[in-house]
Amino acid sequence: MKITDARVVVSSPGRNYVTLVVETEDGVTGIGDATLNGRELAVASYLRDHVCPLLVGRDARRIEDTWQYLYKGAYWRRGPVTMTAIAAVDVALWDIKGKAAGMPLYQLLGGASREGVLVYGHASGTSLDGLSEDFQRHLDLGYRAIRVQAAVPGLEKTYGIAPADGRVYEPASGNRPQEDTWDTPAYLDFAPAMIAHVREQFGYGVHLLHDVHHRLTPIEAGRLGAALEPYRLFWMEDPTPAEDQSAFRILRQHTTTPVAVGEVFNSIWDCQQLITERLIDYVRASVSHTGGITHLRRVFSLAELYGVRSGSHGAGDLSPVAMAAALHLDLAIPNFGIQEHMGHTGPYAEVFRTSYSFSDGYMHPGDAPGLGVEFDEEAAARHPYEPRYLPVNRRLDGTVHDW
Ligand code: GCO
Ligand code: MG
Repeated sequence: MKITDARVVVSSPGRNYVTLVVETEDGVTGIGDATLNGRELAVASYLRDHVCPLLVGRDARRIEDTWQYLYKGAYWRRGPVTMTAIAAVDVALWDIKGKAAGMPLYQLLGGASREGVLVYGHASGTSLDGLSEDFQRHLDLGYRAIRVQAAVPGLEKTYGIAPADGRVYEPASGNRPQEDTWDTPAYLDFAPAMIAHVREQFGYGVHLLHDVHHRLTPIEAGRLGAALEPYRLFWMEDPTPAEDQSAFRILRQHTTTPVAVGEVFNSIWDCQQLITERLIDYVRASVSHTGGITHLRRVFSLAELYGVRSGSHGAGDLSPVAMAAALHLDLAIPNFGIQEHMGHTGPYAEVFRTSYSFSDGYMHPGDAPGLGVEFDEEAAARHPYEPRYLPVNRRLDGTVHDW
């Protein structure tokens, strides 16, 4: 089954998505998500200029061999751009394999290990009342797990909190990133009060999650985790900058609040120590940024040996193609934990027709062959790329800070 064409489509139906389309000689087409938020064009070029020409003429059925060829063959390994590009190829080939077999992808991955995939939604507020309203809205939609974030009093803008109640947070379009402000002492005083507020109002019958966006030092994160223990979080996400794996030892010595990390990971080497030393409870790597199904499955298999579960990244800046791929993997692996479901906004559904579904807090990838997502290239052309960047975070004195 020879590959006859591989092309990259960059579109912005709501936000920027990079989609790889792979065609084969017998008419089966596969798609993969190559979106790297704020660096979309770098991955598009990596694919267009360096990868697509190598795909033409290859056998689409040889997924593992193609993965190794692109990873080892380039000499320059890992990194978000490379691994996102490889991921898009990998997912497109799995899509083709599923369609050729007439089976949904999860069947090729060993079949369903559960009836549905527990997902968490995002509630946010510019105030605690605003957060409560959004929380109630998520409960009404059926969510059983909800991430809670609210604006820290005194800080004008913080990434991860919608600018107005009832909206989702998205970076604004433009050629330069917005600049946010940050103050750790104010946040550390506020965060436990925010979580306490939600528990007092809504009780303990729903899972609560909270994202720290890498903004703390290990000892600060230990203090926060300890303060949050009475509220039984499902997890505290990205407490400290993720690249410093041994820092998590300090955090672990100070709290039993479960820890989740991984949305910035792009290979198994980013979490080898975190997993083998049992320094985290959930790996949040995504299919799109971590080398596709082939590589992320390997990460989850390593995690399984150490009692670490999955919790894949599923923000709106990963396209519906990535969401579908994640759901197939989630349904099949033994050590699934939870899946993020931020959802998509804007006219994305004109471009991506999905077959996944949500009901009562659980999602299912559907039973269409392959990924179950149809990509409409003509509709994509009506929504051209718009420059849009993730914000930069500065402390009150102007120092650039992690986020
Ligand atoms: C999350 C995230 C996102 C990321 C974004 C980066 O937990 O969903 O932190 O909001 O920041 O996906 O591109
Ligand atoms: Mg996050």
